[in-house]
Amino acid sequence: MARFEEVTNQSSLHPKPAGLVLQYGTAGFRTNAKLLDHIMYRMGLLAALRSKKTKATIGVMVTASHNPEEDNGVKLIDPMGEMVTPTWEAYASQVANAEQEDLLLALKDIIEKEAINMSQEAHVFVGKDTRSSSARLSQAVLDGVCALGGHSKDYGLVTTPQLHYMVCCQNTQGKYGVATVEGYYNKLCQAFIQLTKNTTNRTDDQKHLCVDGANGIGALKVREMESHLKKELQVSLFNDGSDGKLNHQCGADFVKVQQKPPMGIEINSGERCCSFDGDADRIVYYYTDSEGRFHLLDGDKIATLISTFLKELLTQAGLDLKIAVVQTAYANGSSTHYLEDTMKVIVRCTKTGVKHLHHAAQAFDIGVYFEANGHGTVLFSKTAEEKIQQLAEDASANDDKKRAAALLQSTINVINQTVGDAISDMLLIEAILAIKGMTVQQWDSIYSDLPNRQCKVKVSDRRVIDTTDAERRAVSPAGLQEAIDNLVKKYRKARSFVRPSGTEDVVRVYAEADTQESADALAHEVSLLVYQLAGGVGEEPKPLH
Ligand code: 16G
Ligand code: MG
Repeated sequence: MARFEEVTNQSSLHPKPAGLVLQYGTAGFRTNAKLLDHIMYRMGLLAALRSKKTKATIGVMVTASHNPEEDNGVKLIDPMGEMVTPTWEAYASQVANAEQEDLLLALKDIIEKEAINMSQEAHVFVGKDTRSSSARLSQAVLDGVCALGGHSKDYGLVTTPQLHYMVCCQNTQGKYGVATVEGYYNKLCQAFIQLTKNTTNRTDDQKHLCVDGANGIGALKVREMESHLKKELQVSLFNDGSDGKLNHQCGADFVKVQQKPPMGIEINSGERCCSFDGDADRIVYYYTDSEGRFHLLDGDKIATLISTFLKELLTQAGLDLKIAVVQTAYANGSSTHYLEDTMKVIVRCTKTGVKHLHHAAQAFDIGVYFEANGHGTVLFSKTAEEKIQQLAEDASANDDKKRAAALLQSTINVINQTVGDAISDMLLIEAILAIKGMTVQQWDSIYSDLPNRQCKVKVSDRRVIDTTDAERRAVSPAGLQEAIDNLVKKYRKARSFVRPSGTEDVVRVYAEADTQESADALAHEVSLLVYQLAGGVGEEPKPLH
């Protein structure tokens, strides 16, 4: 067929280095940008096939999130704006790793297995982050779509969650919103203004927020959005990309892992600040107190704030909807404790990776999911949205109930339900703080985090570590878990687990305990165990102090 000739011709312009093998990881392909041209072209092809299969628009986002500027990557987006389904992740790896002469075979294999009707039209939305390699790599994606005769729309520079949003808007025929960046700002900002409109006496201080844009796409987009906020939120933007380097000593990942403020930001004590990551799908908050101590409000604190707010509104509205919080093993023990024992909400734990949390959250009327690293959102079931709407329109409901229903409606509108979204989460958090008249310090004091430490250990093959119970226990190598259990017993309020990373060639170690010294010591001892029992390479892990 002529189409396949075109695929082959074009593919010679995007050749695969022989022998190179890359896997579609937790969040797509991610590696040095120099190795990705053929991957991008092939993901354009695959997205066109996925579109033909689903008879819907598919998204392709060119980004490597919080990785250094030299890296790049690509994520595929399914019709409802969610991450691509696991079967197709496996196809992505097959197509990516087929040697040049086997590419057609790999594609035909998928076409056959999935019974794809090749005369079906294909539609693909493409977006990119601000990396210097992103322009040429997103062109390679467009070439791939075009080679299979697909139609593409290039959104250019957008955040990852914006592209997820566009795909969802497109495939719901506009029910979710208008599939333009302008439409996105309008929907979110109007909802924000609705939420904050009856808050009394908000001072300029309360309306002010410092944002660290990680020198990436989020910074550009916050600036673009500003005028829509009508001064109801006044942002001081730092690390806006004008001179600093992307993700270098800044951004959500840096702040969370280093537990310190980013470079390039001036903060006065007590001032509310937040950091986005490089593609603006993560957010963490922080402030420094009068003694100069740094306080981090991570995904767990965000989940607690949001779920408390929603639960209170449901009570006021008299709506009987089941709300749950979904976390991972990285969630601070104090947060889980607080949510279960004080807040009395259902808590679920899943494996690391947004798709697992997203999936688990879909089982509830309202599913709040957040990874401790700051990636998260809220999902409302169809039933939940309908009940809220009915109440808002119910002439016989009393004013309190109506007010709660209206707030719930605006909350739904300010949230990007397709995926975690730093901009949308920021607006929701700012609105909640405004409505509750709460300072960042008051929010922080809802519960106290247990001191914790994360480390990584290099081993010759991280696959020797296999886990169960949402990654909280290791089943192999033999003896590792028992040894961890024995160490944990030595400390108070302690917990520790190990898991192979899905994005780096390392084993990750997490430990928490009643003091920082204990958490550090435990993390070190467990790292040594991993090194000894799981084939450590290089130098033995050193104590942290
Ligand atoms: C990716 C995931 C993130 C996860 C992280 C874990 C998405 C969109 N992103 O960044 O959710 O926390 O990987 O990395 O799924 P690790 O496996 O190296 O610890
Ligand atoms: Mg990201």
